[in-house]
Amino acid sequence: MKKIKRAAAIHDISCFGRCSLTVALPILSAAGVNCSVVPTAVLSTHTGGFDGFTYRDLTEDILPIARHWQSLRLKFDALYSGFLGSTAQVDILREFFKLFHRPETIILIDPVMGDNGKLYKTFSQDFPHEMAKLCHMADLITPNMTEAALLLNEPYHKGPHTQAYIETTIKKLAALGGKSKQVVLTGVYFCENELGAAAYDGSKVYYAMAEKISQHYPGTGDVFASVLLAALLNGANLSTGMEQAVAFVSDCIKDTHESGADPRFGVHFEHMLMSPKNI
Ligand code: PXL
Repeated sequence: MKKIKRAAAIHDISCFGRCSLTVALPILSAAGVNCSVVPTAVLSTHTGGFDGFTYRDLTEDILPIARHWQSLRLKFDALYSGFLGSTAQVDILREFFKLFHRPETIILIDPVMGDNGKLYKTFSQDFPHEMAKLCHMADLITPNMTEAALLLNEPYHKGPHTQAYIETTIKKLAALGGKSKQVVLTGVYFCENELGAAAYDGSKVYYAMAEKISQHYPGTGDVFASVLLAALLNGANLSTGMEQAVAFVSDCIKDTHESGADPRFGVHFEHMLMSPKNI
């Protein structure tokens, strides 16, 4: 019988708007991964375009959850973090990773901080520096181009990108903190009609591209990282996992764009989970 892999997903709950835990949990479950959750904050909606959202910071709850899990001797094949509720959560996650890390555990840090060259408004200016320190502990990080610039404390390049820029950037990200890690960089594009990602596995850079649709949808980074993690836990290598994630997100965006739905509501991913070939 196949062993069921178990992941702990540490993200916010945006009650409406298809991002963070409301995409990570269904995607990992549909891929056959047992997904436990640690909510970092509860918001009425994500912060990408809705005014007046509520925000409950759950910083105080994370270590008590971890200690209870530890007392139950729970073990995880992956520790997967995303949007954090406060700068103080960086140190708390460091503790969390120490408690549950085993040699075979994948630590995937999606350094969710910004998009389109800007830091999200819930974060203070010192947050990127703290997040860069947390990334030292990762086996794999999945920044977009904005987050890559923030992590490296470099100017943001909107694109189109050159292959030389992408390869220099991805190698600097891999060496962040001295510990060699894998990187999947999203939002990479070399020409106006294609958009995708680059992966670095420590020896080679791989690319996966799809048709570019000029509409931004919040939450696509979370869908991407969740599909990638599901693929890795199911035995894919980094480049195949990235290809699957690019294809999945691209299909979701195409469907959502054709439907004319409000972009703030996120991408239509639910029906994609009904077809086993997709994840
Ligand atoms: O998808 C990233 C994300 C996660 N969580 C919250 C957000 C965003 C992006 O805007 O606002 C609360």
